[in-house]
Amino acid sequence: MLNTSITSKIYPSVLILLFLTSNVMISQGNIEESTDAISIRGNPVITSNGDYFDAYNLFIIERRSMVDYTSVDKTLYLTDMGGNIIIEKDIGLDGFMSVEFLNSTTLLYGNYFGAFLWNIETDETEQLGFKGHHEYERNEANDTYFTLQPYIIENQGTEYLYDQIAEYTPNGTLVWSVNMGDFIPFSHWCPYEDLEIGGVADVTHANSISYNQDQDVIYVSCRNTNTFYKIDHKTGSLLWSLGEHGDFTMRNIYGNIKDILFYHGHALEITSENSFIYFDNDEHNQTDNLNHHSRIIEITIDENTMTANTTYEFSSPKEYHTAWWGDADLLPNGNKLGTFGTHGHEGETTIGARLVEVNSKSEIVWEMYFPKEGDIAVGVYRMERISLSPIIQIDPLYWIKSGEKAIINWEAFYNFRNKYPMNGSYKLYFEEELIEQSELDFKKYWQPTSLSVDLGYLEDGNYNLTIVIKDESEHQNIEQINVQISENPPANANKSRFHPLSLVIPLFLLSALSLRRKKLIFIVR
Ligand SMILES: [Ca+2]
Ligand SMILES: [Ca+2]
Ligand SMILES: [Ca+2]
Repeated sequence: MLNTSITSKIYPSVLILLFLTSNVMISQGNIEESTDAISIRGNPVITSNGDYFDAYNLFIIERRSMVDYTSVDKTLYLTDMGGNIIIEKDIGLDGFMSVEFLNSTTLLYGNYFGAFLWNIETDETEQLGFKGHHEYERNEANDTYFTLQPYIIENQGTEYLYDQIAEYTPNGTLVWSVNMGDFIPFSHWCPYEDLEIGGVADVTHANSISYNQDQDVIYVSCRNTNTFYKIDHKTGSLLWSLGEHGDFTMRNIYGNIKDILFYHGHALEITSENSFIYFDNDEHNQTDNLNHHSRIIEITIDENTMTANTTYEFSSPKEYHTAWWGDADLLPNGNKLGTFGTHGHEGETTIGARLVEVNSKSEIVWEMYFPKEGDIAVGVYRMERISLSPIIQIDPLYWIKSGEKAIINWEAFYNFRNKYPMNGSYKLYFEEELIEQSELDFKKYWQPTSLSVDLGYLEDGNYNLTIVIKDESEHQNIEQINVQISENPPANANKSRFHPLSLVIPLFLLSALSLRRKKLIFIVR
């Protein structure tokens, strides 16, 4: 048995308030409008080489005193890539550190006393009737929410802390639950013996839930067992597990078989029916716990052969090491977001949270990092990249060879990484004439929805095709395509380009945006 390292560990306040039962009121949020130039709390520095996925960033920052580890404030932000504030909301010291969009207007966030829906256009907040820890996850099919709740199992005088997965209606009726202790024995507890507040053995430490409504299955990440679990929502039974205590033959990015693929991971997320993106904290590494490299990893599974291959990794330098918290996201262009979000890192005392976008070559193409200010450091638990209207992918200069049929292919993506299909619509104008209009269902997980239009046979020359696309609340994006019919299209014609930025920003945001220009340190590297 390895030595316990709990005495040297500073826990985030994630579970401290778990067992409190009092209720609090959250004041209604306001989209502040000010004529003063203001900046994100924590004064981040942004670096970029310009080759990033240009949209908006959603996250909550916590400023924390590093003298007594108390929270100073927690603030929800939506910013552009330069850090200009679109939305700012103080969520209070009891706030959870995660927030996500459920549709184009509604944010889901929470605190230790409940979950909240906030409509950013009407500024109305609704408190839901349940509470949990780490995760609130919507089940759109049932109009319910999953969350996590702790419970204790006593065995021979020792208490073991486990998690229950609980599903609630919006008003707080429990409709389904599974106890993770039913299939995770005490022996799966991390050999570093993670403890929770009060010294109780923290066996599971579940920290994320992902629900796939087509398969009706739930994936739960458990930090302290170095394993994630696929659970049948119909029966509540365990279908398989993947990780240290899993059922899969696992390979690292080099194709080598590994007994353990990740250590104390966070924010497991589905990217397709057989792949996941995961934040591997690389904490309590059982082969080398002195050489930490937190990673963004993609795992692709084959449930027939029960193999799990690492199909992408971004392995960070040790000054990004994130012992707890963390998030990894897949963007439509294949880039990945990494939230190396702790208030400090190994061997690093001057920088707190580091939010990065990396490309397929594992190069950092954009980073927002928060230098410490005196004793105050900034932490970020998760982040999201979003657009404010649907995203179009097409080359705006579209070449067709003379004499060939002008078939224009394009792809649509929902505003953000939707976990269930979202409805929208589009219109196509050719030479200013409406030629096609239709509803569409955006594919989930930010996978492309492929569309094409047949313009027939055209004479050589220049033509204008306009795509107007709308989400379920009529937020629209417009793209003008120059269709070139030519004898000699260039060799590299029709390269896909992304157009994620909303051309028509909702009015309420526009007023906030125009008033909020912050000083910006933008370094090209
Ligand atoms: Ca969630
Ligand atoms: Ca994620
Ligand atoms: Ca995320």
